Amino acid sequence: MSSEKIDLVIHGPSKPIVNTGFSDQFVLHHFEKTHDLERLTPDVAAKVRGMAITYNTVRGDAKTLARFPRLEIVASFGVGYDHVDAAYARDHRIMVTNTPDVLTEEVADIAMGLLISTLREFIKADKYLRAGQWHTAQYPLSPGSLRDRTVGMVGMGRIGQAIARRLEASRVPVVYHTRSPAAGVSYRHYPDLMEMAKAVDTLIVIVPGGPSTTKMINADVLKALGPRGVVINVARGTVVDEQALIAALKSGTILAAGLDVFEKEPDVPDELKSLQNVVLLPHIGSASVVTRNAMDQLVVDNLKAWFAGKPPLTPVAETPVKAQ
Ligand code: NAP
Ligand code: 8YV
Repeated sequence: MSSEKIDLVIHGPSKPIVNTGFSDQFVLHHFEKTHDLERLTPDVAAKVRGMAITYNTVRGDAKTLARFPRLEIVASFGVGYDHVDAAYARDHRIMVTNTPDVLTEEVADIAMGLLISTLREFIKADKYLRAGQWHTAQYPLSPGSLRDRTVGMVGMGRIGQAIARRLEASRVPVVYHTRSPAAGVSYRHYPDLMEMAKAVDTLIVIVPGGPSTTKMINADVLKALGPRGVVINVARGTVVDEQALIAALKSGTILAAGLDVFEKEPDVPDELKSLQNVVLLPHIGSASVVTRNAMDQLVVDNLKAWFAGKPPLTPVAETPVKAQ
């Protein structure tokens, strides 16, 4: 590392691990919100060589990245990076990194918990007990159960496979839809999502966000799933047509849904909140202290590796190390 100080923009919420993770070789410039970048002075913008995006509520779009003529690397928090324009970054020789693997098991736990609490009505049953209704009658039997189901995974990457392992341990048959069969996976692969939706009664959605997956779970897919149908979405809100889902839940086209992600977070439609056959979580898939710390640390480690002249630890597919 040369003696020249390295200017980094920390873009997003303040994170102790990020704030304290760099030696005095680095100069940190913190901007909590994307519109705070308007305060950036031209002399600082001209010096910045790295950016940490500390939450997906701020964006690394082309306009944001273009502010920094010397930018070499964007280290983004989260495995999903649909908030970063990775194609723009590739075309401008900017490395992009994300935080895969360190959150895989945590998110798979949430998916499994959300599936079971949706089927067996944990939230409704908890409210029933607290309201003192148990004194009057036993809680009604749940129409849903894991026992008689086949799960169609939409996505069979790192997290999809971790969810499938949990389903296997629970003796639930698994099939999956992706664009190409996943290497080393023996579950039945459906190249066609509609065909899979007709063959199963449960979808667990765990694909990246972005144009190729926008609203892929639409009214036709929900109809194909049928009246016993359950949709669990731990991917991105954009992947499910939220209005079509609300209509399907209201009409009984499907039985229930469990959602950790929404189209316009943190806004969740009142209509969805009023329904009894949904379990709604505020995007907490990776949100434990241990996992979020590991994600923060990986953001720091990617930047440190890069500025020590080493390959970044976890580059995204659009900016592989060999292309640099
Ligand atoms: P990954 O290992 O890259 O897996 C992505 C999977 O999606 C692959 O099986 C891929 O297969 C499939 N896929 C991609 N585009 C597709 C398309 N257009 N149609 C069908 N399948 C498609 O990613 P991961 O680590 O498992 O993470 C997956 C996503 O989960 C992230 O991108 C993020 O959006 C979301 N996530 C959410 C939370 C949360 O807090 N709720 C936490 C972590 C991650 P093919 O390429 O063969 O199609
Ligand atoms: C994060 C996620 O909470 O990793 C992801 O893709 O969705 C979550 O782990 C989110 O990215 C916040 O930045």
